[in-house]
Amino acid sequence: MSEETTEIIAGLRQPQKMISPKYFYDERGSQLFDAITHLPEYYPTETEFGIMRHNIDALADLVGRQASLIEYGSGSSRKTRILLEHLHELAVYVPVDISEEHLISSATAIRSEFPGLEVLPVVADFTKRFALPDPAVPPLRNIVYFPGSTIGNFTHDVAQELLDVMYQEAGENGAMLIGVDLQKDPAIIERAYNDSAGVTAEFNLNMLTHLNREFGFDFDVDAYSHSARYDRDEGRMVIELISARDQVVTIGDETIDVGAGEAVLTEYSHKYTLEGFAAMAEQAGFEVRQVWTDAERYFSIQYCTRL
Ligand code: AVJ
Repeated sequence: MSEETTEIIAGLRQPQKMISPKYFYDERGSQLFDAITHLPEYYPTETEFGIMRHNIDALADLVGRQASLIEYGSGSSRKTRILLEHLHELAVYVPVDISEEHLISSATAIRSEFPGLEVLPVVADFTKRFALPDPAVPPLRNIVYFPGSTIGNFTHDVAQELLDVMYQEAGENGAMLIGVDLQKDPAIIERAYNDSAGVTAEFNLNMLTHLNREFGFDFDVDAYSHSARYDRDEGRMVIELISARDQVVTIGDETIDVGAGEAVLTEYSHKYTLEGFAAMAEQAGFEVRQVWTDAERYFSIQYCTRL
């Protein structure tokens, strides 16, 4: 049995069943996530892009010339392109992603769009330390870029560890540029994860289809429904799949009992206050130097330097 299968089974044997959100992203899941970013209800992507576009010149000046841009994620987005277009004399662009396939295809696209730019993709799990490649042009500093409020997927403890790793990867004189979704009227947040076209529901349910196909589980996907609610006390979206009936899921020669109405947690999406995020950044050794938001303060982009 693969290490991944063992990990998934362990999550399903917890009192609160859970499956890591990384299993959303098979090919279909990546397509569905892309569709989510275009939904009218899903404000984060468009809002972050707008903040980026409005402040790109100030941002480029803060970063300065000849930096190394290290992106956590494969860098297939419009936000990446706006940075690559505007940063001054970028030394190298380093996208870091766990999925080699994704990474290579987006690096190929970036290379053809930015012919003079050195692109050095790194296949790695960015929650742990990884070695940086050696670019032809020596970078004057590292800018660790983590867009999309992906930090929100992690519980506060794990997010704190991730910020610690980012501090180390940034190195001396380095900085972090991070997209952080903000706390706001829960109705707005909940709508973003319960879209009227049902794309988020399909995205969530696709995780089980993925597990069935790739790892040999036999979840009755049709018995499951999507649930996404905002927990005000914790400041996070709780995204689950609920089984309408009892089922026994088998995998190899093991079985997992699922009760009627029982939930599997598939994702958290934490929303921050500016103070809350600043405290975590500081704990990791960063100082928040600049925060850009949209007029409604839905989303933030934060520029943090090492203390
Ligand atoms: C990719 C983790 C930032 O939390 O908003 C979107 C994922 N899940 N809709 C988010 C997601 C359902 C997204 N992140």
